[in-house]
Parts: sequence; structure tokens; C-alpha cells
Amino acid sequence: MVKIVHLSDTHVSHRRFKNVKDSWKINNRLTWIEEDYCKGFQKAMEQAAEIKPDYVVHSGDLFDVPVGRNLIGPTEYSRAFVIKVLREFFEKTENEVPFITIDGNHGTYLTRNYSTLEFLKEAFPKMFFLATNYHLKQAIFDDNPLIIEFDDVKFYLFPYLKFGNLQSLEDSYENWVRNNQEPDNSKISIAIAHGMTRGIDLLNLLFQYDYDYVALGHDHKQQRIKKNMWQAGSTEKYTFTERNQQKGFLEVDVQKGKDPIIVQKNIESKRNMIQKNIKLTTDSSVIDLESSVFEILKEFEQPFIGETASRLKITFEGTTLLNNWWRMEDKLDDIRSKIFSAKYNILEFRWDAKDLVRTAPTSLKKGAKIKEYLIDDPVKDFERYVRDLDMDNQKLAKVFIEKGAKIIEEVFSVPEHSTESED
Ligand SMILES: [Mn+2]
Repeated sequence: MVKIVHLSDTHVSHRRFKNVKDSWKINNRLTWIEEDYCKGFQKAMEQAAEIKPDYVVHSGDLFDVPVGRNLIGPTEYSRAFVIKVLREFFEKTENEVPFITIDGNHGTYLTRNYSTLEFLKEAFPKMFFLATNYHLKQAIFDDNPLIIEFDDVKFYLFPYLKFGNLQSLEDSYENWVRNNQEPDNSKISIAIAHGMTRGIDLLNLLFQYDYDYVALGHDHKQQRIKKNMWQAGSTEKYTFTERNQQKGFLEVDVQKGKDPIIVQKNIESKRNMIQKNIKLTTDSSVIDLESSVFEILKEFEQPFIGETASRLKITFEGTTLLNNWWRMEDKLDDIRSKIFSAKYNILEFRWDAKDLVRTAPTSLKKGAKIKEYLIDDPVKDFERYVRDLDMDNQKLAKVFIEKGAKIIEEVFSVPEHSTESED
């Protein structure tokens, strides 16, 4: 039997600046939210040291950045913090517990063939093991396995790969797995993969092969997928949909040919993520909205304390007039700056109106009428408008006229049925 600690999606170096109070844990060095994710990783690793498993398995997204086309890397604070946490873990466990991880979709320069995890390998060459996206590409290209082998266990590594949109990629990926990643019976076999959707970022073969355990990451909700396959979940709440999730990691006893024994371990966070809902009708005024929001804010009327300040999101539903909603959004901007400058124990304030139906006022619904009276000939009309501005630069005025005419044409040449559907 081997005992592993399975954690995932620590997202260290996650930062937010939009909709967040301008306040630092350490000025110009560490933000409150960034610290939350550092702590999530630290708490998991401290508990892991007490468990002293045979291996620690991290199923990807150790760092939050870079991600996608955003090539900004983790902060120096976060890099140093991860080094410190790992060093303390290896010291406490007397360099007897290897840490094995893979690239997720976060923390890796997908297009650049390198990963933020490489410096950790350099820092702990004997204790830290990883497979990056680049390793995976190379392995597929060379038709070589991506396995880390110890005396008693073989780890089959599956760094993040979104293959689902490209049949040829899926085929070659699947072939590679068939040729190289099928578990053999000589040792305990553990797969480590980052993905959550079969056929998109998780291969069906992973479900079919009889690994003794499959350590999954990417889904931030801790859950059993099948008896030998679990998502460990993230170590700190990330999006507001995670606000009611218990965060933690897994302690797993893996035996050859038997069902693994799973113990769910909790990590508590001081940070509340709270979501409130406001329902609007076409009769709701800006003042109504303002009083509903301030009603919600009452429970947060306390001096700001970075450690305990809440992350608050208001969702709007129902129906409102479009021009009314624009005024409401201006008001919400006002309220946000009030929250961040007055005594509210709120770190983040945002709103979401994706479920709010915004309708045009009756006067604007008659698109045809507008066309008749405002714009007979858009080009001429706009030209007259620009000429009236008395622009000095005639060349620029001409560009304006051409562009403006094009925009007007695009806006007003909307097919009739699509304006009707908004009614
Ligand atoms: Mn992920």
C-alpha cells in the first residue's frame, strides 16, 4: 500500500485588481487575495506534513498565472512563498516524501514551451517531479511514455491538453496513450491528470484503464468521479460559484488491485464569498436599486480588516429598461467607490446582470420610425454632422465621415426579425 496526499488547483499568485479595494497586505508586494491562495497551499502542505504520506500528488494549476494569452508570470512573493512551503515540507518529512505534479492550464506558458514549475525542479531536484505541457508534446512526438517510476509506484502523467476540438490531435493523443500510458501490473499505478470533460480535456481511456488511482485536477469542486478517480478540488474558493464548497484535499491509501480508501481533508478559509440577489422590474427606479443594495450592505458596516473582509457579488435578475439599467450601473459604480472608501468590511464588490433582461423603452422599439426620421441617408447625415463640428483637418473629417457612415449602416441594417425578438 502507498499513502498519497492528493491536492490540486492551488492557484498561487492569483491576483485581482478590478472591483477590489485598493488595499495591500504588504504594500506594493502582496495583495489580500493573493495571500489567500498562498495560505490555501500552505495549509494543505502543513497538514500533509503531519500525515507524512509516501507521496504528495498535485494535479495541476499550482500557480495561477500565466494563463491563456496572458503571459505575466507569478509574483516574486508567490514564487518565494512556494519555495518556502516546499522547503519546510521536505524538512519536516526528512526528505522522504517526493512531490509530483503536472502542468494544468494555469501557470504555464502554453505557447512558449516552458512552465513556471521548472524553477521548483531546480530548487528541489531530488524531491520535486513534474511533467509540463512541453514534456507531453515531446512525449507524443517521440512516442515515449510520460511516467515517473519509484520502487513501489508508477505515476502516469497527463499534463493539461485540450484535444477535443481537433480530431487529428485527439487521435494522436489517444494513440500515444495506448502505446505508452497503459498501467502495467508490476507496480501500483497512479495516473495524474488535469481535465474535467470527457472527450475535451480528459481521454476516455483514463476511465477504461485500471489504474489503482486517478488523481484529477481542474474541477475546483472536490468530488468522486468513480471509485478509483477523484477530483481533489481547489484549496481556496476561486469563483463565486465555489462560495459554498468545502475546500480541502484528499488522503488516499492506494493498494494494488483494490479500491483506494479516500479520506476527505478540510481546509478552512477566513475569507467569505457572499452572493446576494436583487430582482428588478421595469418599474424599479435607480433609487429602488440603491436602497436594495444598501440594505444588503448593512451587515458589512464594520471597519475594514483585510484578513476577514468579504468578497461580495450581487446578481440582478428580472427585467429592466435598458436606459434605466445604464443609470443603475452608473449608480453601482458610485456605490462601489463608497464601499471602498467608507467603513465596510468588504474587499471585493462586483455585480452580474447576465440574467437580467434589458428591454428597450417603447419609443426605441420602433426601429423603423427612427430610421425614417433620424437617418434618411446615413452618409449624408453623418457628413453634415461632422461638417458642423467645423473640423480643421479635412482629411481626418473625411475618414470620420466614411467610418461613421459604415457604423450607422451596420447598426441600422439589422434584419427586422431580430429587432422583433427583443420585444
Ligand atoms: Mn485548471
